[in-house]
Amino acid sequence: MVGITGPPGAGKSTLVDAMALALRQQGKTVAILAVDPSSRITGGAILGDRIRMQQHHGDPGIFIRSMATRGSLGGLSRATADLARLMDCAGRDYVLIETVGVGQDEVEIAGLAQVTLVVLVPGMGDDVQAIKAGIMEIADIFVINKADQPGADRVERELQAMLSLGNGHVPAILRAIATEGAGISELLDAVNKSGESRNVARFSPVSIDHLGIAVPALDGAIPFYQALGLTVEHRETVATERVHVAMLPAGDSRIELLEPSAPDSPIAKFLEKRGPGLHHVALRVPDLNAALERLKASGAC
Ligand SMILES: Nc1nc2c(ncn2[C@@H]2O[C@H](COP(=O)(O)OP(=O)(O)OP(=O)(O)O)[C@@H](O)[C@H]2O)c(=O)[nH]1
Ligand SMILES: [Mg+2]
Repeated sequence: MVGITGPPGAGKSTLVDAMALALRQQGKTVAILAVDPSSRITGGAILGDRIRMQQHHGDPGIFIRSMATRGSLGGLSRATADLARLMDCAGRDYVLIETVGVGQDEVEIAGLAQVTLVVLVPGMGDDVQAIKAGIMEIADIFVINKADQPGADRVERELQAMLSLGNGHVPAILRAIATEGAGISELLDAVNKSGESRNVARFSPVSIDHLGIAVPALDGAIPFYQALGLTVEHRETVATERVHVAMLPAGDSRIELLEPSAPDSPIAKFLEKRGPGLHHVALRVPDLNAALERLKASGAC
């Protein structure tokens, strides 16, 4: 998921189109979601987006939707976030989300997207200073679009000066001429690189192996999880623990339902004391002994 934001008219839509075109040429599937503040619907933004959609019309590899922010001032339309996630889950290789401005919407997008692009243009002058507060934290990549126009050097200098005051997070600065498709392949390389480093950070070596949930009866609890789309991988009775167990895979993790098989079992006591619910969280670590040593050394247990 890639968020694209920047001031009105910076060329975001043109840039998104150029990126989508290049991605399609690489055989990737794309979803484009454009968030239009409601007040601008009559201002031609939607019309512009409609026109550009025709370029991709008939290509099933590109899904395009323009969405209004539905009046929730500063709030990225919930529907957009849901749709972006849906497109991601549906296996779209890239979900490009365009928003205008630098506000709450963009911060929300940054939370949703793996990579956030902030599009700037020459001639912004002091505007770079004016918008810095909001974008400093969220930008992974700054794109100086309309680099065919005078003043690109100046924007870049101002940006660099601004970033040098930053706190270690150093976004890339790239130039593009969206209307000519110039700088797009470099931009996509930077997007992929940034996305990969995010994913590495996301995949910490410690993960949740399973969540143990105490229930009075497996047969009573399983239909709830089945209705959510989970399936029972296996069932067994662990005699030593006096417990009936059902394992339901959920993503990279699993849910373990635990039913007491005897009235004085640990799970029976847990149910008596606390009622049904989360009984334990099992974390998977690369090296159990090392993890235990670290815990002891830290004084955490
Ligand atoms: N010279 C030049 N013009 C460009 C470039 N990229 C976009 N434009 C033009 O800038 C204008 C605005 O482009 P859009 O892509 O609609 O900009 P936007 O940021 O999506 O605008 P809003 O969604 O309305 O905020 C259009 O007339 C584009 O043709 C560029 O690299 N160079
Ligand atoms: Mg646009």
